[in-house]
Amino acid sequence: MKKICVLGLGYIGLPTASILATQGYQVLGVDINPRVVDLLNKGRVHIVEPDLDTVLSAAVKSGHLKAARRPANADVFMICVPTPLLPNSKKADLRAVKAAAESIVPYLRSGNLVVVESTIPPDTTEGLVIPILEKSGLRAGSQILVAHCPERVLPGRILTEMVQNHRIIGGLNAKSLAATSGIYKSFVKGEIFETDLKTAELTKLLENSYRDINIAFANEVSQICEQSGIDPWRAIELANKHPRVRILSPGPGVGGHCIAVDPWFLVERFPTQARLIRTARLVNDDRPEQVVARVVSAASHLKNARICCLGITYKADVDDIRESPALEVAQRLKKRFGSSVAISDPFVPSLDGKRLPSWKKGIANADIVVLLVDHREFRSIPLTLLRRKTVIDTRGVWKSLEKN
Ligand code: SAJ
Repeated sequence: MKKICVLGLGYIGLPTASILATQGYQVLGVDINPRVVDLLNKGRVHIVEPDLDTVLSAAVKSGHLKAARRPANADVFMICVPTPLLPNSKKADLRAVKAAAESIVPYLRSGNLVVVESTIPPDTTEGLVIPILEKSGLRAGSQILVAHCPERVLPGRILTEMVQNHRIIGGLNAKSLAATSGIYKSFVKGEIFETDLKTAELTKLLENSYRDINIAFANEVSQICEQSGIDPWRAIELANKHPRVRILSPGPGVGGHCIAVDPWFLVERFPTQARLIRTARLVNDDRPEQVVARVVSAASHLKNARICCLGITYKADVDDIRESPALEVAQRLKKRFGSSVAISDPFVPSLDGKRLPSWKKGIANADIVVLLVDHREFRSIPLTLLRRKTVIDTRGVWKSLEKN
C-alpha cells in the first residue's frame, strides 16, 4: 500500500491523514508543533471536531497513522498547511507552504506525487511550489507529479464533507491528474472534477469570496433595517419566500481562517477587477464595531451597566477563535468597560489564562446580554432568564425577545 506524508496537522491535515489511514494507506502526519505530534501518537486530537477523535484513535491503533516533526520518504506528499494573511497586511502569507515544500525536497524520489491542499492565490503551485520541488534535481511533470486539490470542508462537518463533497483537482499534466484522482477516489464519494492548476486555485477562492459577498449582503440588509426600525430577521424571512432569493444570516461579522482571508488573495492579485470582493470584505470587517456601538448605546441608558458576552468562537458549535468577530467585539467591550464585562463560551473554557464563567452565571449578573455566537447550547437558554435584561442578539436566535 502507498505511503502518504501529510504536512500540517490542523483542521484539514489531521482529518485527511486520519481518513487516509483508515483506507489502509501508511500515513505519516508531520507538524512543526511537538504537542500536536505527541498527542497524535497517543491517539488524541488537539482540536474539537465531531467524530474526529474516534477516527483518529482508530487510525493510530491500527498502526497506519503516525506523526513526526519531519517528513520521510513516501509515495505521496500532501501539503495541508495554513495560508493566513501577512501581519498588518491583506496579502497572502505563503511562508508555511514554502517551508513545507522545502522540507520534502530531500525526500523526493522519481515517481512521487505532491498535492497542495492549502488555499493559495492563482499561479502559486507553478510559480512557487514547483520551482522549490525541482531543487531536488527531479523535473516536475515527468519525474514528480504535481496537483492542487483545494480543501472545501466546513468546520463542524469536516469528516462528513471530506467524504461527501465533490472535489476539484488541478493537475500539472494528465499523469498528475490521474495519480491524484486515484488517491481521492479511494475515500471521496462526491464527484471528482479535473482541471488545470490555475483554474483549481482560482475556483477555491471564488467559492469563499461568493460566500463572503452573500454574507456581506445580509449584513448590509441588517444595517438598513436597523436604520429604519425594521426587524431584519423578519424582512429576510419574507424576502426568502421568493423562489429565487436566499439571503443569508446577518451576524457580528465574518471569521475563521478562510472566508475572512481568502477573498483578499483575489484582491491582491486583481486589485482593479475585484471591486465587489473588496467591498464585501470591508462591509463584513465593519460589523464588530457596529455591534460595539449598539452595546455602548444601550449601556449609556444604564448606570454602571454589567455586560455579558455570549460566545467568542468564529461561528456556532466550533472551538475555533481565529479571526473571530465575536472575540473582537468581546475584547473591544472589555477594553472599554473593563471588569463589568463577562465572557462565556461553552467551547472556550478559558481565555488569556483565566477561566470563563458559565453562561448561567454570566447572564444572572448582567444588565445587558450580547449574543455573539449561535451555539446550540445558547439556543436553548430559557427565555425567562433574559427577562428584564437588555438583549442584543446579533444572530437572531431570540427573535421574539428583541421585539419586546
Ligand atoms: N456567517 C454569517 N452568516 C451566514 C453564514 C456564515 O455571518 O449566513 C459567518 C459565520 O458565523 C462565520 C463566517 O461567516 O463567522 C464563516 O462561516 P461559514 O460557516 O460560512 O464558513 P467556514 O469559514 O467555516 O468554512 C468555509 C466554507 N466555504 C464555503 O462555504 C464556501 C468551507 O466549505 C471551506 O472549506 C472553508 O471555508 C475553507 O476552509 O476554506
